[in-house]
Amino acid sequence: MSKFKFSVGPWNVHTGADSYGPETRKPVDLETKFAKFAELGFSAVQFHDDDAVPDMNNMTVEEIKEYARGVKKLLDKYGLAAEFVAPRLWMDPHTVDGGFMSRKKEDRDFALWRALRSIDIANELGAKFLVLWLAREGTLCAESLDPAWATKQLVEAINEMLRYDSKIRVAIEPKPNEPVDRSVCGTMGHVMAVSAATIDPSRVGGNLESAHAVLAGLDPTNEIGFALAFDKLYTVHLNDQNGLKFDQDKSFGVENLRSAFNQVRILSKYNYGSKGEYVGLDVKAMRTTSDEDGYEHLKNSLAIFKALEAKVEKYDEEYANKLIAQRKYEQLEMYVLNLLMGIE
Ligand code: XUL
Ligand code: MN
Repeated sequence: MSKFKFSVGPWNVHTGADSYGPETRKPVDLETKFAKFAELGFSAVQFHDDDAVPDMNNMTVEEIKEYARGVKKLLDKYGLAAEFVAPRLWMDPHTVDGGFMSRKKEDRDFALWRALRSIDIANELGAKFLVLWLAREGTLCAESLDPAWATKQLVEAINEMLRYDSKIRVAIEPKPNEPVDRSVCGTMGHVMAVSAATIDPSRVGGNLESAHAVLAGLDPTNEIGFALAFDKLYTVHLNDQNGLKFDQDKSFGVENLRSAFNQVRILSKYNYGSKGEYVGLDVKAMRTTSDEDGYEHLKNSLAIFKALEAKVEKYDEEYANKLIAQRKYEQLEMYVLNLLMGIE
């Protein structure tokens, strides 16, 4: 029995299409995904704004809210909560060159409209915060964007969200690159600085994704710890990543079990979840996976997380602290590896 509650997004069950090839699995409708998520033991669903309200660009504010109320009923049917809503600012023609940082005012207005509608949808679904994955907020051509101006645009856009709703919180999900070459807000350090510059830092935090930290050349556990130190870890996107390449969203722990262990350990040590936070799994099935195995990556990630939770329970802090006091780090490392390998 895990002491954590888990969340997942509808995009984590996908068709397998990538930049180089078409779908390899059949699309699955939202209700079927909800039913399966509940069956697997997830407690909450994460949404992009248009996961919840697909045709929102062509709807009035009232129509959007009404549609979202229907989705809330569907969640209730399966005993699922909504964790967050994330404006999808990377698919629309308006966001070709960024959203909040686009050089065109018309596009920035569109991005803000989607963010404010995401707040409306969050309120209807009962989600407490937005996630901003800043997909195209950066450059493909280095000289095309002034990073100082761009950072100020981001702060001002977040201020507008905070002004629009006095309760909503905003979690930035940093990523150093992909689909842009150089992103403007690539690490948890950037997120904390942006938070501090807003009109209400107490409502702006972060969502740490393991793979994104690896892509930044950083350690996911240290990034998690950095946000925890400021009480600003609103959620996590746990997954795994094999080095510096495209964002792989591999099942949690399959590439670097020791790192995964340390991520579980720090979350556990700091009672992550005690304020209602969920452990989000942002994992993707491999393209080769069949329709009938389309949830295996979620099952595996949950199983690995829970097995590592048991290892964390077994971890002897007192013994580890003794070794630390004597700087016996060779022994400490071997102790951790033996624990993970099941050698007593
Ligand atoms: C992209 C990514 C997204 C966000 C949600 O790399 O991680 O799935 O988590 O928009
Ligand atoms: Mn993510």
